[in-house]
Order: sequence, then structure tokens, then C-alpha cells
Amino acid sequence: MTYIQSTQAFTDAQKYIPGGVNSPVRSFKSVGGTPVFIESARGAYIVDIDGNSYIDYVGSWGPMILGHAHNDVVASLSDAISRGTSYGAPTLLETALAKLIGEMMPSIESVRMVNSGTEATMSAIRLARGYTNRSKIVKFEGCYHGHGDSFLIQAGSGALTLSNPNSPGVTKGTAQDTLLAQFNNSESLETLFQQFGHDIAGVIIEPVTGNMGVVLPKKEFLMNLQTLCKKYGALLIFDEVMTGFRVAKGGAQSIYGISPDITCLGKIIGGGLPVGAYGGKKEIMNSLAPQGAIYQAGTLSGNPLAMSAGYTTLNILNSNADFYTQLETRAAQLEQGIQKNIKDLGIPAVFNRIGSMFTLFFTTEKQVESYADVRTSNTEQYAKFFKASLDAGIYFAPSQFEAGFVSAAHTEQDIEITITKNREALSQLL
Ligand code: KE4
Repeated sequence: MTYIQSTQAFTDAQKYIPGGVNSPVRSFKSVGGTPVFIESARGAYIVDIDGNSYIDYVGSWGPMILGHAHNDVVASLSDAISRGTSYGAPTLLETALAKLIGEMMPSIESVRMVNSGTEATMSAIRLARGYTNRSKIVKFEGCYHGHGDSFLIQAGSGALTLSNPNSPGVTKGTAQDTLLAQFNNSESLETLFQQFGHDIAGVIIEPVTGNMGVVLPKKEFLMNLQTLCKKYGALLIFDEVMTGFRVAKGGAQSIYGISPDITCLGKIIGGGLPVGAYGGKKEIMNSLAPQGAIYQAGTLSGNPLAMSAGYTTLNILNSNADFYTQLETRAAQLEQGIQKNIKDLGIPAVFNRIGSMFTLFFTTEKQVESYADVRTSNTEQYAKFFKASLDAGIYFAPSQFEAGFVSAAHTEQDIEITITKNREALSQLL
């Protein structure tokens, strides 16, 4: 592979865009090298401006569950765009998508569209605070909920509950209202509730994490979380921006049998266009303006293009009875191949997967079930693996602490090619 055009493009981009990218993870900073600039994509493949073709496992960080440029999505967008791009007024499609989301995710009785996952989670915690008239929010170390101030928080020194900003620009005042617990550690949660219980407005969690890499919840952990929220009157907020309609038709909540008070969505529900959403019990959602007093708004919220792409995408997921079974078959084939590769080559690594979402952790740990386990990852090994894969035409996430995605467009042959090239890439680590 040569990356001449991308290298030049990156130099140019840095003259006009901070770091040359519009979202930091795209910069390849954590894996080194120059990001490839994409020219086009179709199905399971993306092509860069040097003409290199890759089997894509980033899928725009989750939205492209159908694969890129799906004919029905493109057709619905073409139809929508011929009738204008945005009206700033209600349309029938917004109601249709809201209804469909509720059918697929019954905990959502009412849903508000926004324009990104960040907007969804930011609004969800404002709603929780306004509805409960409380100030504290609990999040989990390693979970990412977008770049809202209340989420860019790291554990303070000493006591678990002393939180500090983890980005300049986030004030101590904001940080003090965010409490941090440990994923899969009910005790850390109980400690917070014992200390702050009746001042906790809500607990926000990625029910299956994707943003420290894929880490699955222990069943009892989520059950304990729900019990504690109910006991203290805190709202349970599932951030399913990544897992929603990804890990199952009804999202992670349908797998673990948990009915959250509020669910945040994004990615897949926009079919590749900018969409986020948050929804839940009508009694809670009706607290939002204009019906209630809690304010949230957006010029392009529910715009016809994003609604068209999102509705078409979700409709395919909802109406195709064996969609997720087929996706599971492909993803299991990938896991089996990679597990065999790491075993045969004796590479210390752990492969975590749920449905079509996965992460290959380069660690000597036998399992990765917590943020502490994740932190044992060898990021240099991952960087070498990423680069060798890219050179072989396989595009994985440019960070150890992200999820990979299989789409419905990945064929059995694409997976076989991936497994063969994966073995070559892993061999370069020996
Ligand atoms: P956006 O604002 O990026 O649409 O969504 C924020 C967000 C919220 N919640 C979860 C569970 C998420 O995964 C995300 C965004 N995910 C990252 C990928 N790790 C987006 C990629 C990026 O930041 O460029």
C-alpha cells in the first residue's frame, strides 16, 4: 500500500482543521502514522484517495450496520433530497421513526431526536436532573458518553468520589457533580449510593462498553444497578448510542432484560447521517419543553434527510426476521478465525465480542472484564497490529480502546480473507 495522497492531504488538512481531523480518534495519533483519507465506500469496503481498498471494520464507528451506500438508504435519501433538505417544521417521517424506535425498544414510550450521541446524553442527564431535582450523576470509569462537560471526568486522587475534570475547559464545579464508579463492580456503586444516594439524579452507563473496547457486563451487575436506582429514586440511563440496534434488534436492554428509565441512541438510527435521540417513559419525557419546563432544542433535529436514512435502516433491521442471525454467523466466523490465529501463533490476546461488536485486546490477562483489565493492554502491540492490518487491506479501529463492527455486507469470503490477512498481521508481532 502507498499512502502518498493521504500523506499530502493530511498535511494540507492540518493547515485548516485542528489536528487535521474533525474528531480526534480519526488522527491515528494513538497508533501512529498518517490517517488515510477516504474517497468512497460500498458494502463492506472503503477506498482511500490513493486507490487502496480495505475491508472496513470501523463502519463509521457503528452506524453502517447495513454496509456502506446501501441501495435502499441511498434511494430514500435521493427521494428526500429532491423535496428539500430541511424545513424546521414537523414532518410525518419524524413520527414514523419515533414510533418504529418504540416498537423495537419498548422501554421508549416517547423519544426526542437530536443531532449526535453527545447531544442525546447531555440532554438525558439534564432531563434526569430536572425531573428528580437532584444534581449528581454517576458514570463509570472507561465509559464514554460523548464530549459533554459532565462526562469528561476522571477519578480524583484518593477517595473514589473525588472527581476531577479530564479536559481543560471543564470546571471543578461541573466535575463535582459527576461521581465515578467501576464497571462490573457493584460494591463501588453501593459505596456511592450510601454516600450520595438521595442526591443522585441518574446513573449513565454503556450497558456493554464499546469505548474502552468491548467489555460485557456481568448479569448481576446490571441487575444490582437497576435495584439501587429504584431504591434511591435515581434514573437509570442506558447509553445505547453504540449498542442500540447493534447487539440485538432491541439493543443491549433486550439481551439483559433491563428496562432503563431513559435510553440514549445514535449512530445506526441515522443510517450514517447525524442523528441522536433520547427517550423513555412518557411520564419522564413529558417534562421536556414545550410540554414541560426542561429545555432542549435543535435547528436540524429530526431533519428529513437524517430521518429518511434512519427510518430506512431501522425498517430493514426490523422487518428482516433473520437479519441478526445472519450477522451473528458472520461475526462468529470472524471470532473463530481470529481466536485460532492468536492460539496457533501463541500471541497473548483476549477477543471480546457480543453480536457484531468486538475488540481484540493485546494483553496477558486471561479475560478483560473491567477497566483495570483494559488498562493492561499493550497499546504498542496494538499499533503494530493495526498498521500491519492496514497495509494488508484490513481497516480496524485506529485505537486499542475502541470496538470493531461486522456489517450485513461482510460476506463469508470477506471474513475468510480477513482471517488470512489477520494471521499475516499477527505473525509480524512475533
Ligand atoms: P457522538 O456525539 O460522537 O455522535 O456520540 C457520542 C457517543 C455517546 N455514547 C457512546 C456509547 C458512543 O460510543 C459515542 C461516540 N462513539 C465514538 C466511538 N468510540 C465516536 C467516534 C468519535 O469520537 O469520532
